[in-house]
Amino acid sequence: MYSGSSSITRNWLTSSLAGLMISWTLFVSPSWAQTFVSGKVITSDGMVVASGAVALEKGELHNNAFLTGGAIGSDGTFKIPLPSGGAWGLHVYSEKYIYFPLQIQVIESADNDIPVILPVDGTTKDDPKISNIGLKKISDQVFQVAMQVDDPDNNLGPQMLAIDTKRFRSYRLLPKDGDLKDVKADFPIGEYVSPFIPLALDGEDLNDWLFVVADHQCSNGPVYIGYPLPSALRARRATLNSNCIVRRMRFFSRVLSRAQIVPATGFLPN
Ligand SMILES: [Ca+2]
Repeated sequence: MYSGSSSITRNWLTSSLAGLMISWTLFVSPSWAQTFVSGKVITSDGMVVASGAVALEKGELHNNAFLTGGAIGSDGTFKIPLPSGGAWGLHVYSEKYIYFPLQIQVIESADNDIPVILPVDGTTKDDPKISNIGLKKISDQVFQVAMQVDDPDNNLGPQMLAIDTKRFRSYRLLPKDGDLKDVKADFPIGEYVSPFIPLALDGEDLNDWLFVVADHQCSNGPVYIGYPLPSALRARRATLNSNCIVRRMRFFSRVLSRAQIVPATGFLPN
């Protein structure tokens, strides 16, 4: 009797466990199927990059079909979900380092670890610069990014990017007067505009956005954040670490998040 009861209990446990495993597999499988590109960004002078941006083109490198992107964390890592595997162009930007373009082949349903080493940019005199970032409300569910891009030696490339780090999206901005047919040509200094972005600007947390541009020599300037840097704070920024600045910025962005057009001169220091 005892052993029979034990056997029934064991059978019940076995079938219950099997049922649980099947349920677990059914519920957990979708997360296994997610495709990621991740990595840790270090520099050729042996530092871990503490801030910056990552953007990915779908398909061939330099086809400018920017689709996904994200932020580099304070520990130098990034992890970006992709809608599919296959060919992607990976771009990594951090101030004071030459940006990193790489053609990658992404394995579907896997976390693809890509090592990134950024060379030191010996001079910042030729770096492109962003100013007057504006987020314009087009309708309740649509907004558009505009920004001024300048470059001391006039060799801008086609990469003028806005990156939504919360939703892992990247958007390429075009010259206000229209895109150039030859992407190897020097792009104009002036105003650039994004496509219409299908999001409500009201309530959008501007901490979630990064802005970066690059020139044909792989120089990028600061990676900007999407809210104003008040002048009093700007004067003190040299004495504050980046975490401190980010905390202060969150306050100002909450105050300004209802604005329809937000001029911005913010930046993320290394
Ligand atoms: Ca330049």
